[in-house]
Amino acid sequence: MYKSVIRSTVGRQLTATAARPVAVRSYASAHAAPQPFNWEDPLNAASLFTEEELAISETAEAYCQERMLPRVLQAYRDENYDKKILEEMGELGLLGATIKGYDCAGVSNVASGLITKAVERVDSGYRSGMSVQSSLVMGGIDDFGTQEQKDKFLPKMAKGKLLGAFGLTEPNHGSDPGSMETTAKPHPTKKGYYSLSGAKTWITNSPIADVLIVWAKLQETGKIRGFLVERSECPPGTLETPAIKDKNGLRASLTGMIQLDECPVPEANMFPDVEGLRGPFTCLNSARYGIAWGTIGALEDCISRARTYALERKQFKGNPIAKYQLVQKKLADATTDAAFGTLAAVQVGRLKDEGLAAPEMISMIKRQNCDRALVNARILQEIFGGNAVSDEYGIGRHVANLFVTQTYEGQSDIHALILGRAITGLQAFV
Ligand code: TGC
Ligand code: FAD
Repeated sequence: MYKSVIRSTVGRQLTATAARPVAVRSYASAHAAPQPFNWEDPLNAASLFTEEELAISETAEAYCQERMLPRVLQAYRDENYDKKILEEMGELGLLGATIKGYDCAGVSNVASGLITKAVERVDSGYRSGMSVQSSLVMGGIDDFGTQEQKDKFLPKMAKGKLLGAFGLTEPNHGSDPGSMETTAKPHPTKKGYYSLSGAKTWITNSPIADVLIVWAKLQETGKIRGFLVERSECPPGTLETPAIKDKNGLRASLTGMIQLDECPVPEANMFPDVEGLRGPFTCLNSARYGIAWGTIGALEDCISRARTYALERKQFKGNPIAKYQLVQKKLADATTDAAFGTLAAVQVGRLKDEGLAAPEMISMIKRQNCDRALVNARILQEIFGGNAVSDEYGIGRHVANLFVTQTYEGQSDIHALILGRAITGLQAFV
């Protein structure tokens, strides 16, 4: 069902007519008749989406609920990531969805946000796998790659046939990647090659990735450069990507290290023109924007699960606990934060499409939506009483995952400092 829908939606460029929000048209014709309150979309964000965006959202939601949701509980228990998921997403046109050309769909940033939200409604780990593939790796190649690099990697990545990882964080340098120790120097024996050495850690998808973007300092200049490391081309012993096991969050996503020991990488695999942290941070702008949407999807799932539970669970004279004011306040707070977070993400998405989104705007929505999703999910967990401890209710999984979302791609306090710097003009990092 979803396959045929996506073919008729994703893949087409938005036209000027299609890009008009649905509300603008219905407002004009219906003279703003009062709408009933919809707890699932309290501020009627749907009225801000184009028909194409709504169709893409429906397609993504159908795939995620019908195909991904049934797998997640066991995957989380087993700490297992089924990489076929990326192939399925590729078949539907969900990977690198904002990229134009190279078999990508070329949709708006809001459409891509809606896809991300649908995926994270199921699990942040599944969104993580997709974000790394789409925003960090395909986005990086699209922004900074040579024509040969784009032609070689993007079409296969769009189909989920080639998997990517993004290596910035190191064991000793997380919030401060500018101090990284991984180096690239001219290879001593292979002409036209760099030799990469160092270690990256906490890298999503690294154990299964075919192509790994590694950010390293050129030994000659001390400048950070990006390299496309192809696993199949690395001689034995020069690239290892061990998995990090026994995580207590994001268990349906694979995380690992990247260990490079004089790994030869052709000069042609270096991003030619970008140097310094502008390279990785530009990729992060898109991924952080996606997390701002995704975490609202996870929060909405928590709200829906908590509401259902509260309506069914009876305590004191057979009353559903949903009747009690303290329970209602929890639902009201969470629903308000989800609605505000969605509107903020739509606004930044529209600005991003126009090339008008400042990185600080993305820091603001990434921080706010991750923080509010985590706080509210944790409070909604209380509605389940003892059952919250059972993984079958799904709420504990979201809470554990949302801690990770608040931590990666810039921990929330780091985004506060980015905003503080923009507000005061004073740098807190040094
Ligand atoms: P700073 O002096 O601020 O900037 C250095 C250079 O970078 C440029 N820049 C940006 N460019 C584009 N977009 C942005 N958002 C940018 N932010 C900075 C800046 O203009 C400058 O350029 P140039 O040309 O003048 O050199 O650098 P700093 O070292 O002081 O940075 C401080 C800080 C804290 C802001 C930064 O280091 C930071 O954001 N730290 C957080 C680290 C982080 O986000 N790591 C993410 C790792 S990847 C990941 O977590 C993936 S998880 C994936 C998943 O599973 O979903
Ligand atoms: P630290 O930098 O050691 O920070 C620890 C604490 O100190 C934080 O609370 C931080 O806010 C605070 N702190 C640090 N500096 C300051 C300061 N100046 N002022 C105030 N407070 C400060 N990285 C990648 O490159 N690629 C990936 O694909 C990737 N995937 C990940 C997947 C998972 C599951 C996880 C957990 C992490 C992943 N990361 C990835 C790494 C992630 O980006 C880092 O964990 C994150 O940037 C924080 O770095 P750190 O863990 O070293 O913490």
